[in-house]
Amino acid sequence: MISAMKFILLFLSGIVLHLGITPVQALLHRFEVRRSLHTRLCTTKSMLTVNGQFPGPTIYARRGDLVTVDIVNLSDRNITIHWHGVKMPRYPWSDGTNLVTMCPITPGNKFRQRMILSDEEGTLFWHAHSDWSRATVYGAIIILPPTTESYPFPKPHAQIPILLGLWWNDDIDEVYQNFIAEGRDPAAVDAFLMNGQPGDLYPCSTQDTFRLKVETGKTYHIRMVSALMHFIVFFKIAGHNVTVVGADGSYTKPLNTDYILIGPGQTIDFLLETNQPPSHYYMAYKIYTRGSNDTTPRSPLFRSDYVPSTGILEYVGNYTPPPSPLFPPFPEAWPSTTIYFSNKLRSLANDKHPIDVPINITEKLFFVLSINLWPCRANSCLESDRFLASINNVSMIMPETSVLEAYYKGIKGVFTPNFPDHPERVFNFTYVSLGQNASHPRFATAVYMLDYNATVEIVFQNTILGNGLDHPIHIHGYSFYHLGSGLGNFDEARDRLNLNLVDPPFMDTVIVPRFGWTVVRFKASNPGVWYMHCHYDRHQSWGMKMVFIVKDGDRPEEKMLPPPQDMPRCDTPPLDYYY
Ligand SMILES: [Cu+2]
Repeated sequence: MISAMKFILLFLSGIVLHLGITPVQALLHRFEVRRSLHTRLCTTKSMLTVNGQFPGPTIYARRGDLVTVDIVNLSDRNITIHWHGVKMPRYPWSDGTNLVTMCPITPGNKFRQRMILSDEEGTLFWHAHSDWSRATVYGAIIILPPTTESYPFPKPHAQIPILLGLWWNDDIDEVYQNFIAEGRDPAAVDAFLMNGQPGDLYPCSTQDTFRLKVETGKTYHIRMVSALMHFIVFFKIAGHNVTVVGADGSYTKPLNTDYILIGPGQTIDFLLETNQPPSHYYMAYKIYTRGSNDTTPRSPLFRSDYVPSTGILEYVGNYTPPPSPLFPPFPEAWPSTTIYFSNKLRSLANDKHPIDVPINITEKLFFVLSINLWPCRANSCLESDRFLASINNVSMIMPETSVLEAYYKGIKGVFTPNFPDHPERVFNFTYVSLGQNASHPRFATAVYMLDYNATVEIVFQNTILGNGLDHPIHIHGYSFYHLGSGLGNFDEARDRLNLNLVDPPFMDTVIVPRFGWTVVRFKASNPGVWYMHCHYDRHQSWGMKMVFIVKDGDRPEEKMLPPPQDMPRCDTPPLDYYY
């Protein structure tokens, strides 16, 4: 602990980035949140970044490290920073979730956050967790094995972070404010980015292309992060298969595949073998669409003419590169593609990397995910109703002070401990002819209370309301064992038999498929206040979010730790409050 507070720099040997920079493993970082100018698609804009970098700095650490990050807000906006996928044992104080675990760091103020790593190993990321700031405020967290241990696969030649992100020519605040005012989907995006670059298929972007120079006959460890605000995407590398070896900071059994499917909030570690004839190959990703026979209406957000983001895999050596790199073919997308890919991920589940799937369940939760409608109160809406979203028909209203502070100090009137464990209205959730007849939700700041060490199962049931969409559901403070996903209404008799209790992957974000369901389990062994929400930002803003409070256990090591001295105060009215 003491040593972690000192400024320690450890230069790691043997790990070289594609730029030839040796990464620095530091246990103390300074993140200055400020506005800086960035240009893409020949449009320059001022946007929030950390230390002026876009994407933000990568944090390198080892499993079990305690990393301290001083967040200094030099911007004109309230900000919080969240360590996505870091379980933060007994210490929600630094989880960084606006109005759930903290009040925001107001302009001119700072907050020393502890990022407490425990069993995570692989790739995670950090991002802003207040309004839509995370569009530009994000970066990778790379967690290496302890020095005395190695990877569960041959040591790769190099580590390559690939962060997927979005670009709007407009200020993201403006996009957000219009989205809130209009009550519909937000504006279409202007570009998809790979490591901050759109790629050379976009206008004005030949130079703004991520290039990965590789040697023949090596293995590269790609650490992919989806920092997208919307969209599940397919990623492919022309001419190459890859081997998935981890997801969400936990290793998986090797999975050989010709594509990666990744949703917002997910991270995937995979190995790329440079075993093809020396040339230039496109790496590309594009949005997951519904397939050509699905003619249900789509909003402008789901444009069919989005340009894929590209990077170029360049073999070094003496050869004449083709005039244009080979471009990969993409699979046609169906809801079942999501299910197919996520159900193929398996944890290692061996002696060295054991799993602990709860078997005797004490809390059986059935959570129904819906898009809803609500009459528009202001004249600004595009239509008479605005979109909302809910879990068990509850659309969460953010409180004016943090749930954690209210819980810890016993402040009344901030939340109610009665989040429903089952839907209040049961209907045929995925029945197609129900179509767009979305229903009205109710508003609450309700939490679900869990006893320490409760064993929890959640069946997430998607609905057809609002035409239905996939929902990447993310939990703070935990990872779920993802036991399986399928189409239709979850059928106890039929579907339970097929759940994977042997080697389910350990994920912090699971995709609940359109027209389908997903089952997860976790053991509530981390006391604290933990947010769970859809990682599509528009759905989160519409209310598809809730909070678990996991009570303290009896023994001292089973209790939440006390707050730090410098917790930001809650006396500034929150900015992202719109009801
Ligand atoms: Cu969603």
